[in-house]
Amino acid sequence: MLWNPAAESQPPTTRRALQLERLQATLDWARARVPFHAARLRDRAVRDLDELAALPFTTKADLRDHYPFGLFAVAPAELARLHASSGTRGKPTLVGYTAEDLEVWREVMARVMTAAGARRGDLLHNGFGYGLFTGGLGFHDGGERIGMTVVPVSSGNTARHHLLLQDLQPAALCATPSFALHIAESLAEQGGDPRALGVRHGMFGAEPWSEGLRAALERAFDCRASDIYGLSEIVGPGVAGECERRTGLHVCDDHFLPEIVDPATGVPLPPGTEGELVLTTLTKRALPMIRYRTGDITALRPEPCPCGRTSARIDRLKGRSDDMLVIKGVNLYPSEVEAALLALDELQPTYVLIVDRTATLARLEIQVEPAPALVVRCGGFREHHPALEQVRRRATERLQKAIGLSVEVTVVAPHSLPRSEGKAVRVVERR
Ligand code: DLL
Repeated sequence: MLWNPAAESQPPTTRRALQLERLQATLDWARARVPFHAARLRDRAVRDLDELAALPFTTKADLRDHYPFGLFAVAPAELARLHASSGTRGKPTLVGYTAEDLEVWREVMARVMTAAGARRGDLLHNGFGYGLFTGGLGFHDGGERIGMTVVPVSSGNTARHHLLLQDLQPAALCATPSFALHIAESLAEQGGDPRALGVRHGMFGAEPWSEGLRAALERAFDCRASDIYGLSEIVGPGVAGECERRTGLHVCDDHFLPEIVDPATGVPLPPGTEGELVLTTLTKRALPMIRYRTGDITALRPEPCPCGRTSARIDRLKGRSDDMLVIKGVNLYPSEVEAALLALDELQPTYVLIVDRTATLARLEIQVEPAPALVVRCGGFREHHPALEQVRRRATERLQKAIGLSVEVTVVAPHSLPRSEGKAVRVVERR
């Protein structure tokens, strides 16, 4: 089912004409109202969508340098809401919305949530954090737009999640994949059954997650798990989402225009080639973004999908270019480690990568917890139990083959690794 068939399945030529018209209006708007863009764009005209590639990029550093309102195209009094991205260092990245921008956000959220199976009348258990983070309120507004009954549980307080899930039996659940897994795992440990909660549709995102983690979530909740992508600087969640065909994530590209560039050189790459996603907003009033470098690694799939949507799709996100680890000259994304580890049923999808850079050559250790069934088989967790040792050896071999790097795998005691209540921290660097 499509939320807005007229917009989502418009013929490619109509879509391209609309994109060009909106792009030109956005450039005029940004130039007229934001000195930063006026100085960089001057009178450069874009007569064709391909000419976008000649314009300069905008980066997170530009947002930081113009904090708080320097890149805004409307006066603060015209803003209906502010959010901020989850910056861990220094000042957050502040983003703003006019009332019209909030309408667009609700529309794109209604589209991606509908594509994931959410329907009017369904109860939505919202486990994304409410507050400056865009996850909680983004799904809240999208759910209300569809006509769902939204339960604004927010992140954290796992016991309350258990209680409300069991008592209210929601048809839909949304959270970060790592937190959702923690909810399921801890409920099962307390004797509850996450499969009996009645959750049919899980909507997950805000962090990279592998097909293995998808399978683990679908098994845990007996639900269908869909991927939803977005970032605060562009709108929040709702930039792209999967449909029932799972052929990638449909970008709402009548509002956000995607390009893929080489992360090192910034040179545009052809469809199907992996690179950094660059997004240009086509309808944003408060904070227009021109060629924003997302840092996220994916590939563009422009051909239409059998579901009827004619928008471009992106592959599931591999991670951020700045999450990429370089160990002994080998490039590695944490999501690649996750994919290799989760192929083994005896391991739990709870892991952390420890990169030790104190020696001349960096060392990679992967700590992972055993699956409960394995612990039972061993009669409790014992570090040197032959069964654990065997799993450790298999995991090491599998990882070495998958990532081409010698790694040390440690199977650690159940519950010894930190659980995520929001975005999971998968890498610890020792310097
Ligand atoms: O994480 C918005 C969001 C909320 C998306 C809820 C989906 C669900 P930020 O805090 O600004 O916004 O972080 C954005 O998170 O650039 C990606 O690196 C990562 N990210 C978001 N969604 C996905 C996903 C929200 N589905 C940053 N897969 C982005 C992989 C994702 N990474």
